[in-house]
Amino acid sequence: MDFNEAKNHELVLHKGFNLIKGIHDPDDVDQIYNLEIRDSDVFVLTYPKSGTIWMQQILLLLEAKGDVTAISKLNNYSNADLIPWIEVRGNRQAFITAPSPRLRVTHLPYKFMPPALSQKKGKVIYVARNPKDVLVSYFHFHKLANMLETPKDFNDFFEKFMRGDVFGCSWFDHIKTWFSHKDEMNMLFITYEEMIQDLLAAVERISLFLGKELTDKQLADVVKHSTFSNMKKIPQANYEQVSGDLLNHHQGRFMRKGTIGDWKNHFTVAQNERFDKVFYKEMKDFPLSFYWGIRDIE
Ligand code: PPS
Repeated sequence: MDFNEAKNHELVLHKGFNLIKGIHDPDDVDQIYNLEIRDSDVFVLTYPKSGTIWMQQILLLLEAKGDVTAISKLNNYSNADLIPWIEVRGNRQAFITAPSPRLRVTHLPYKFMPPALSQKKGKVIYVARNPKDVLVSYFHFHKLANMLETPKDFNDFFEKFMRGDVFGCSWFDHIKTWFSHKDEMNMLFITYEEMIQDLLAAVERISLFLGKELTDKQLADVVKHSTFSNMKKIPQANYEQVSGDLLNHHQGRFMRKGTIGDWKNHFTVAQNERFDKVFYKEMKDFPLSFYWGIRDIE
């Protein structure tokens, strides 16, 4: 469908990637490729529902050396105002003149991002999450988000996800492509499940990767204010500032379950078998494995 003809909030395929009309602008997205990258730039890369807000929280806290009051006093701003989406309309222009360090998040695939990243300019943090939990989290988010079509039921959404007929397109393509460029970049590849398993170890890795120097007490504070139970209470991490036009706050909370294995409460046996078949076909050459349940990390 042509972008101009699409209705607001409809998904429109642009160069093989779905954009959301009204949220993204195809010309703006194309211009991201030409951005000049500074060594101090940091991009958090995620497929939707993989822990973006979590990484935003950790980066904000690392910048503030664990002092949560430095963030909470900015209570008119959500985490995404403070570490914005590069692909959202209007944000690219602001990036150009923003002071360093420029911290940004994106769901874009590799081909839209500046090639300078592949010449080891700037830093990239890829956060991956097991795709069954991504699917479930995304299903619930489609009910919460007014800019995404509410699924008829879980099965309807399951089929859409498997076809890549969602914003973010195919989970498999997203992770495989980014991972294949890992060694060309300054990239930290980390999983949501590792962060659940040992948040302090994850925060230490992120801090080291970014060249930050925090004391043990400051690192412990970063961890304390980025646990699920504490983030759940923070309006900025729940997008409570975001208007009802975009998020229907009566449909649930952005910080929903925050665990591993919720897919087991949603998938039928048949859906699971089908998912596994596709997963093993798509990921057979992928060198890393995933944690599928909370018991796997114990
Ligand atoms: S989005 O819309 O793409 O930006 O969503 P994203 O932020 O990537 O992912 C949201 C899911 O991450 C969970 N989350 C957390 N889990 C555990 N601990 C912490 N601290 C945390 N912060 C965010 C959030 O609850 C969403 O997952 P679900 O499964 O829906 O709970």
